[in-house]
Amino acid sequence: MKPTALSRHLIEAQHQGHINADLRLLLEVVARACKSIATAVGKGALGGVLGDAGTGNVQGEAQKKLDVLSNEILLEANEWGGHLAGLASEEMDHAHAIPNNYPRGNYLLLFDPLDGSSNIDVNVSVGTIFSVLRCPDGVTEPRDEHFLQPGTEQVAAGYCVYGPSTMLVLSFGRGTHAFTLDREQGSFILTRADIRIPEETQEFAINMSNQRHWEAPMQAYIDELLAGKTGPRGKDFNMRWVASMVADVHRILTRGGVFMYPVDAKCRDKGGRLRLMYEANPMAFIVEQAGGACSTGRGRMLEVTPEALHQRVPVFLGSKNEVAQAERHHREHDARA
Ligand code: AFP
Repeated sequence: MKPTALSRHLIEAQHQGHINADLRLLLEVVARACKSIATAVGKGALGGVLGDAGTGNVQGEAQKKLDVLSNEILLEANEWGGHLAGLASEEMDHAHAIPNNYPRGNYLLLFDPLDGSSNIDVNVSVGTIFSVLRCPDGVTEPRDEHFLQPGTEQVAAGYCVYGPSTMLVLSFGRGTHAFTLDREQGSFILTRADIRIPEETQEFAINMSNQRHWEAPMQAYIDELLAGKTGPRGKDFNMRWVASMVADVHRILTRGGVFMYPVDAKCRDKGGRLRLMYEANPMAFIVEQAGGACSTGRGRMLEVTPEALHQRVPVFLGSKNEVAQAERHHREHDARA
């Protein structure tokens, strides 16, 4: 059988009534922008794109040249097509309305243009994460508050991982599907349809250097995992940590596992390390559509009511039964407290 290209997959989804023409166009445009970012990332030092941009983002983090470039590529690609009412990016202080000289659509696009950018200079996988919401009825100039919708309202979400191969992983609420970039043809080809995350796992991903800063339930949970076969869980666990959320989540979609970024003493006043709107919600949507779970440790991620565009949250995602174990520790701790 002939391989299915992303365009065909989306057109068929439109014919089946799962997405409309505007959402199809939006997803095709994002995929095209990801191809441009993949080219820039792939050039590395030869493209003169490595290193710091010399600027900082709204969260006070130093921006890499590729952070800035990827943001520009996504903005430029999405502004003029007529499918969006507005955009928001991890790299921009506020929501960006579509300029008046372009037609406006009904969707809002949020993205982290280059997640894991601290890994760029060492040639480790990075990625783009995106989320699509509907613009509230009657709003023509969307501002920050119009983006503050719970993750359950997402109509699509995805990420593109720039690794040994470039892969786009996408969900519009009908399962999670992965496409690999055929560099010669320049098109994304469906390589894994209806991804399912195993419910059980023996692999966890966490930045262990933060251990001493974690809250009590987190300490107890990791102690249990580290105790292995002779501990209460009765099995050995392995650990992996790329420090690019996209790459860590991609591994979990491939062979299961649990990814955790809990709140700790260093980030407690911010609410966590990872961003709700650009990282946690889109990944939660993708993971749930693949039969996994995503939680704050104290509730389903997709049901969190956002209060700010750049809000941060604790994240536990991946194999369903392991996310439930992390939640159990938080529940038991809170009940005792
Ligand atoms: P950057 O995009 O700023 O490099 O952050 C990446 C990230 O948001 C996420 O992809 C990683 O899981 C996490 O941060 C790693 O952060 P630490 O190195 O601080 O643990």
